[in-house]
Amino acid sequence: MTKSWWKESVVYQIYPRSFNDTTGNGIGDIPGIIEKLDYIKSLGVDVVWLCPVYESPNDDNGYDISDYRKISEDFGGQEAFDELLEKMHQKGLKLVMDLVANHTSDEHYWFQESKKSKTNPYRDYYVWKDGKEDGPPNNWTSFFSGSAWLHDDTTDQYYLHYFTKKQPDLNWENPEVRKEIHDVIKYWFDKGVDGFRMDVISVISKPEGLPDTTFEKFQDTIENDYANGPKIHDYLNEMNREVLSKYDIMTVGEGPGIDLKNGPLYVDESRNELNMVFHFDHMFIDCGLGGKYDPREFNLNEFKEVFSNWDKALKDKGWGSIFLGNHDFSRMISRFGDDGTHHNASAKLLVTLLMTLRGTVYVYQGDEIGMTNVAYPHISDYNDVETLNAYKEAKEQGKDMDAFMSVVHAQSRDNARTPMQWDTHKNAGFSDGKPWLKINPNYTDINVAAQEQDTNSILNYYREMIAFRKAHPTMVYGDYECIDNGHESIYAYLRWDAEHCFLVLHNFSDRTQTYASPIQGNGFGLMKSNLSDFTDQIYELAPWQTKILKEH
Ligand code: TEU
Repeated sequence: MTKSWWKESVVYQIYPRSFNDTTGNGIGDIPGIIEKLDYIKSLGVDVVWLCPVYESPNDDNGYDISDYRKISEDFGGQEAFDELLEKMHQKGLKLVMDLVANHTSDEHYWFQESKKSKTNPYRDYYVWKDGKEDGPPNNWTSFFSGSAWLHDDTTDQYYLHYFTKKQPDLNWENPEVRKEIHDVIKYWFDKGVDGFRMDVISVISKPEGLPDTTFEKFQDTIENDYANGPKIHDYLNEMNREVLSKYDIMTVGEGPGIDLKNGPLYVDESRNELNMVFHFDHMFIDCGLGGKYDPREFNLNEFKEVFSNWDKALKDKGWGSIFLGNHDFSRMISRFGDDGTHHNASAKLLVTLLMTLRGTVYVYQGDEIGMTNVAYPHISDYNDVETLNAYKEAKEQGKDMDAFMSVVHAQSRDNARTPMQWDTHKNAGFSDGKPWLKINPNYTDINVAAQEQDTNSILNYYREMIAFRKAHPTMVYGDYECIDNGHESIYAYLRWDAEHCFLVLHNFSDRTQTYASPIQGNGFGLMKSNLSDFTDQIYELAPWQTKILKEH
C-alpha cells in the first residue's frame, strides 16, 4: 500500500453559508473562516473541504455556478479567498474546493449563449433535445422532483437538468466542454488549491440516445440510466492525464449510483482516475426504495456490512472515504447516535468509529460539538430546494402532510445547514444580523464556547481522537476485520499491522452489553474509552460506550 498525505489526512468540511458571518448580512463568509482558522487548526485536522464559494444565483446554495473563476462577493470575493488560502498554507492546512461540473447555473454565460439559437457556438455545451408528442424527450425525473427536462420557447427544444431547472446539465460528449472544465481545474490548482471534491461526478456521462427509464432500472446501479454512463471512466481518465496527474493534489468524487461493483473502478490506482469516492450505501440505509422521503428502520448489522464490504473492496486497489454526515443529510448524531439522553457518549462513540476505520476521514462542521437535527414547525422555515420540492410533490399527491412534516424533520438537508453554534450570544455567535436559516434553539446548551471550557466535552474528545489517529498509523493503513458475529447492538472490529493490533468495541444501544470475544486468551488491555467510569470488565460496555483495546 503506497502512503500519501491525503490518505493520512483528516478533512474538515465547511458549509460556508452557515459557518461564520462577519458582515452581519446573515450569510457566513470567507473572512469568517479566516477568523476561525486557529479553531480549525486546534482540532488537529489537515485539510479543509470548502463547499462552493463561486459566483452563483444560489438556487441550490452555490451548487449552481455562474462563473467558475469568480469567488462570490457574498462570501468576500477573490481577495478574501486569496488571504484564506495563504493563511491556511501558513498554518499547514490544505484547502480542497468543490468542483460542480455536471451542471452550471442557467445564468452562466455558456447557458445564456446556448439557449439563444440552435446554431449558437455554445449550443452543444448543454443537452438539448426535441420533445415527444407535446411532452419532454424522455420520462426522466429530476433528483429534486418533477421532470428532468424544461421546455425553452426560444428554440422550442428541451434542456436536461438532473437537479433544479436552474442547473442545466453540461454535455460532456462535447470535447470543448471537457477542455473548459480541465482549464477551470488548472486555474485553481495554479492558484495553489490542494484538491477537489467533485460533485455528482458519477452522472456526467449520459446514456446513448437518452432512452426512457423504468423504476426497476433506477434501482440497479448497472442498469441505472443516470449514473456510471458509458464514458464516465474515459472522461475521468482523460481528466487525470490532462490535469490531475500534473499536481500533488487530492480528489474525491461524489455521486449517486456509486456502489461496491463500480466504486473500485473510480479509485483503482492503476486506472488513473480519482483518489477517493463518496458512496452513499450507509447514508441511505434508513431509506426505502422511494429514497430519502421514504423512511425505513435503521439496522446496525446492515450498517456494519457497508463498512466491512467497502473495506474489502478497496483494500488492495484504491482508498476509501470515511464519513457519517455532510451538508446533504441530517445530523449524524440524530441518525446514528442518540441526540437525547446519551448525547455526549454517542457523539464520542461516533467519532471513535470515524477515527478507527481505514480510509480518509471527513468531519462535517458542527459534528465536533454534537450539533443535532432541528424540527422547524412550518415548511416556510425551510430553505432547501430538495425539501421544498419534495413537500410540494407530496402535497400534490394528497399525502398526509403532518406525517410528511415528521419525515422533513428527520431527513431535510437543512438539518445539517443550521448555522454553526459558537456561543450563547445572539444568533449563537454566528451573525449579528438575521441568519439566512434559523438557528437551532439548542445552541444555549450545545456550543463551542461551553465545550472549550469543559475537559469532558465532545469537542475536546474530537481533538483527542484526531490526535489518537495521527499517533497510530495502524488506524490509517492497518487491516480491518469485523468480529462481532452479527451482534445486534455491538460493532466490534480488529485493526492491525505487523507491529500492533487493536480491538475496537462500540455499543450502539442504551443498554449495557457484554461482548463475547472470539479471540482466545486475555491479551488485550484498555487504551481508551469515551466514558471515564468504566468497569473492570473489559468486555462490558455501558450504554453508548466505546472502547479501544490494544494487544499486549
Ligand atoms: O449532491 C448530490 C446528490 O446526489 C444529492 O442529490 C444527494 O443525493 C441528495 O442531496 C441527498 O438527499 C450534490 C451536492 O452535494 C448537493 O448539495 C447538490 O444539491 C447536488 O449535488 C447538485 O449539485
